[in-house]
Parts: sequence; C-alpha cells; structure tokens
Amino acid sequence: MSAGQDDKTPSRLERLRQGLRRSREGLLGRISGLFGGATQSVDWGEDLEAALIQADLGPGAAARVVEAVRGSAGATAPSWEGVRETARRILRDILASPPGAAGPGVARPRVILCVGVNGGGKTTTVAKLARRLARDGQRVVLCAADTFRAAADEQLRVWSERVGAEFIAHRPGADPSAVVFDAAAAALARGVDALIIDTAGRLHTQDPLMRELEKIVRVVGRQIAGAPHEVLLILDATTGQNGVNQARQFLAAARVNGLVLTKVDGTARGGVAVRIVQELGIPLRYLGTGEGPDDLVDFDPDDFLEGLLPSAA
Ligand SMILES: Nc1nc2c(ncn2[C@@H]2O[C@H](COP(=O)(O)OP(=O)(O)OP(=O)(O)O)[C@@H](O)[C@H]2O)c(=O)[nH]1
Ligand SMILES: [Mg+2]
Repeated sequence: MSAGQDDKTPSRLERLRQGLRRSREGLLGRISGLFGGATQSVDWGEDLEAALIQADLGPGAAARVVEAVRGSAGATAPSWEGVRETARRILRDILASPPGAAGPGVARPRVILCVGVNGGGKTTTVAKLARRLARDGQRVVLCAADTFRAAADEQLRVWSERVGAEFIAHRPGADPSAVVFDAAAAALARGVDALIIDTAGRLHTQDPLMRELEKIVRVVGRQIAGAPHEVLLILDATTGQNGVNQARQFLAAARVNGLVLTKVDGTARGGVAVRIVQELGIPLRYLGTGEGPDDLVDFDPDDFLEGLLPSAA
C-alpha cells in the first residue's frame, strides 16, 4: 500500500504497459518462437532458460520457470499457452513473495529516505513521491542531503517548487547528517506529514559514503520515532543485472525496506524486476516510467505481469 490510490485507472495501467513495451516485445519474441511451431526443439528447456536469462529475469527465476513447465507438461511438449501461464504463475509468486513494507501508517512526520548509486533516479523519485503526497493534500518537506554533487541542492529546490513541497538545504560540502538533522527538526516544528530525504549517489564500494548513510539513518532515528520509516533503494532498470550486485551493500548500511525500479520506459530490461525481487528479497514498491513528476506507478505484480507477459497476446 502506498500513498497513491488511483493507480488502477486505465491511464496508469496504460502508462505501465507503454513503459514495458520494449521489455514485453523482447521477452515474447524470445520465448514465443520456441513453442508451438511444427519443429519443436528437444532442448526447449535449455532454450527457454537461456531466453529468460537474456531477458534479465535472472538464473534463479529462469530455473524455477523451466522446472515448473517441465512438471506441468509431463512427457508431452509444452504449448506456448501452457508455458506462458506457468511462467506467469511462477513470476507472480516471486514478485509477490517478499513481505510488504509497512503501509502509510500513522507516523507523522513519515520519513522516507532514498538511496542508490549515481544517476539512478533518486532525486527524480523524491520529487515524484512528493508530488503524489502533495496531491493527497499532505504537507511535505524535502531534504537535500546530497551536499556532494555541485548543484544537487538546486536541482531538488526546483523540483520542490514544481511539486509543491517545502525545502531544506545547507551549503554544498556540508555534512549530510547535519542537513538531515535540520530537516527533521523543521518537519517536527512545522508539523508536516512527510519528510523525504534525497541523498548523494554513491557506489557500494565507497566505504566512507556507506558509513555516511548509516549516520543519516541514526540521526533521523534519534529525532523521529521509528524513522526512517521507508528506505527506498533506487535501481536503474537500464543497468540490468549489474544493479543487483551493487544493491546488496545498501541493504545493510541503510536498512532498505523497499525498492524502486526507475527508467523502465525505453529499456528492454524491465524483466530485471523479477531478478531484483528474487535476489534481494525486498518488495518492489514503485516503478519509474518517465522523467516527469507523475511518471511513478505503484508496483503491483499482476499489473506488472500483464505488461511484461500478458495472458493473451
Ligand atoms: N526515462 C526515465 N528517466 C528517468 C527516470 N527517473 C529518472 N530519470 C532520469 O535519469 C536522470 C538522473 O536522474 P536523477 O534523479 O538526477 O538521478 P540521481 O540518482 O538523483 O543522480 P545523482 O544525484 O547524480 O546520483 C535524469 O535525467 C532523470 O530525468 C525514469 O523513470 N525514466
Ligand atoms: Mg540526485
């Protein structure tokens, strides 16, 4: 559950379908040709597994799908419809299996921390989240805890005006935890509904920067009970499986409890959603489907599969 409740409207589903178009065409193109033809390969299992891996679903999911298809097909060669339905069932299982993050809840201010590698879409996602909360009539403070990259604070300030949120920043080069401290104090004093913290992009290998994230988590937790309530790891779909390896270090340092997959529009690698959920064991909360402030879709396994591997194509 999350802030936006209107994700089932046709336009949002259509946006998701549009965003997943290249991923869907890639996946369908790879696997539909393997089945149903007159000359079915005896190695269909291996071919199917390879096709699923090429579509970025990951080796674990690919093996599970093939095993299930073998199981349900028995001695006969599977039909394309059978493969598709079995694959949908297994993928749905994977996507829906991590326990969901806490819902909107009663925490006030609710603190959302966004973390991830450089250029993944953190700042844009912060703005998109603020936009939907503001639209629901909530008061939101944005915190520019990216004091590292020049002009990062200006980028967030511009977004804050666009989406109707308040804004707290320090000078470039300031201690990010100090900005977070001030933003949390401001959020409490002003009695706002939500505080969303944007952080600098960092690599999982940059130990001091990972410690900095731990400090941000500690600082805000001391000021606001239970904070950060949501720690969202922002992952870029276009980087495919590399992103999964980079992600692990963040889980420990920042207590990540939700994933956001950005840039699913315009990539053929949307299938990586399956892989990240399976390998990280953390629920996927949102998909980024464009650069605009409204291009954020609540992740729903059924909607997602309808976009990636429709039941009838
Ligand atoms: N197509 C598309 N572009 C996106 C999406 N999300 C972000 N972007 C673009 O990706 C680029 C980087 O986005 P930012 O939000 O600045 O990324 P960041 O993680 O804050 O980057 P750093 O702060 O430099 O680490 C920008 O050009 C965004 O417009 C998305 O869902 N779809
Ligand atoms: Mg940024």
